Amino acid sequence: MPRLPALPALCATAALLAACQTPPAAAPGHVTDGAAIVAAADWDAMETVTVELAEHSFTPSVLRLRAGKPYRIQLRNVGEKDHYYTAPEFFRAVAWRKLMVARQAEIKVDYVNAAEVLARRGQLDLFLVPVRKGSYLVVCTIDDHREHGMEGTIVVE
Ligand SMILES: [Cu+2]
Repeated sequence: MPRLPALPALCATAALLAACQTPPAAAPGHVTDGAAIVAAADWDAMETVTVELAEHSFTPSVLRLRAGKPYRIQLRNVGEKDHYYTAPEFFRAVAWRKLMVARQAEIKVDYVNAAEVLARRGQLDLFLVPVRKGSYLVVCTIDDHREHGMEGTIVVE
């Protein structure tokens, strides 16, 4: 019979096993019935809205959306630098269908925290249904971009 490992090693192994066997938890505050909301949405009635990212702005700076309506939010970087679209509170308040890199990739997700759109015509499309009404902050977290104006609002009505 093999010797038992020392107690700390045994605990570490047990903790790893427990972590492996626990299904991933939703992010705190995240919409948990997103899959059902996405399945029930009328995607033929989806509205496409475009947000342009540049030095140093989001255009429009106030994005108005309606709760319960499916959207494709096209994030287009029309600038010369990479930019983030970081809106964790908003991203938690929506039901996610997918992310799409135009004509290149499609990613199914349950939750997103931030999205980086690369310089010179990078584009990322967010397919989602806003669920919770409210006013949410969006910022670019790169260097001093926020101080220079990369701060906006997403309003869900
Ligand atoms: Cu930026």
